[in-house]
Amino acid sequence: MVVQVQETVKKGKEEIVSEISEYAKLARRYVIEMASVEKTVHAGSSLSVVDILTTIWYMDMKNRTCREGPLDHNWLILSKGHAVPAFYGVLAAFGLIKPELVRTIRDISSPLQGHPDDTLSCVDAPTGSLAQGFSFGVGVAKGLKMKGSDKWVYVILGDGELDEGEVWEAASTAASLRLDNLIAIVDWNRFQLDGETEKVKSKGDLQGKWRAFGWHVLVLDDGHDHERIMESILEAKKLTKELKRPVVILAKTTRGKGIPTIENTKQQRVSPEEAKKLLESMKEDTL
Ligand SMILES: Cc1ncc(C[n+]2csc(CCOP(=O)(O)OP(=O)(O)O)c2C)c(N)n1
Ligand SMILES: [Mg+2]
Repeated sequence: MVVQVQETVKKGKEEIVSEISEYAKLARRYVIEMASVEKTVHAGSSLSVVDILTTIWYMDMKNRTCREGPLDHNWLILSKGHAVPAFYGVLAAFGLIKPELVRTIRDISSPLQGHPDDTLSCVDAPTGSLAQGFSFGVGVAKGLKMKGSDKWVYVILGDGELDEGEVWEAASTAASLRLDNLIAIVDWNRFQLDGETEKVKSKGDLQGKWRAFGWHVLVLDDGHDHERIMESILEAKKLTKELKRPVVILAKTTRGKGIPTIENTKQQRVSPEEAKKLLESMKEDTL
């Protein structure tokens, strides 16, 4: 099978998946490196979403210079902005920021703050107040269509974030506008700030809810499997055009993936000492 990714070059699927995996490995290392210098880094949320971000960047953002006009690039909005270390890791892996910058994370003089700030090029929206990135993404998708741009908008949400009423206002607006250039991805890791999402506030029939709001729903069983992520995105892009409505991918993920002490828990942070040890002990295929 040959896969058309953003660049016109056609590569075999295996080659593409192996390239994505290499970038993702690098991005994960950068997240751990950030945690090794700054104890407040949201490692759990970042390692949950890093494979999804890497795959999207590879597929549809790889040619970005981050100096394009708003109508001339695909958009990636991290509505769950607290996971921005994963995004910085991706930028560093793809050479869009200097790798040494990751060690300045959250320093007052650093462009890498604890939530995305659009003074850093490649950050498409300043986010952190949950749900607002999604509303913003809906507006961007509408704006692109009004101006005749064929670019895509991807918005990444957390499952806990779905507790925000604003998410559902934006979801119904997107469906009523029949936005066929908007793909939402829910990082469905089953944890939020205070614990398991089902215990904090049951999400009920998540698929049914999105459907009722007019979206087409895809479920991705493993949001860390680069091949499956890529296939889901390709399917979402095809379906959104065919159905003339937005598509949401509910991606099952593992919070803290790759750090045994916090994996699949509500635990968000690792101590710099632990992160340093992890970095030292990390073999090529550890994470
Ligand atoms: C409007 C708003 N309320 C509260 C917070 C504080 N907060 C930051 S992360 C978080 C939990 C998010 O959980 P989830 O969306 O599941 O993301 P995950 O960390 O699991 O990736 C909360 C409540 C916030 N950032 N914005
Ligand atoms: Mg969550």
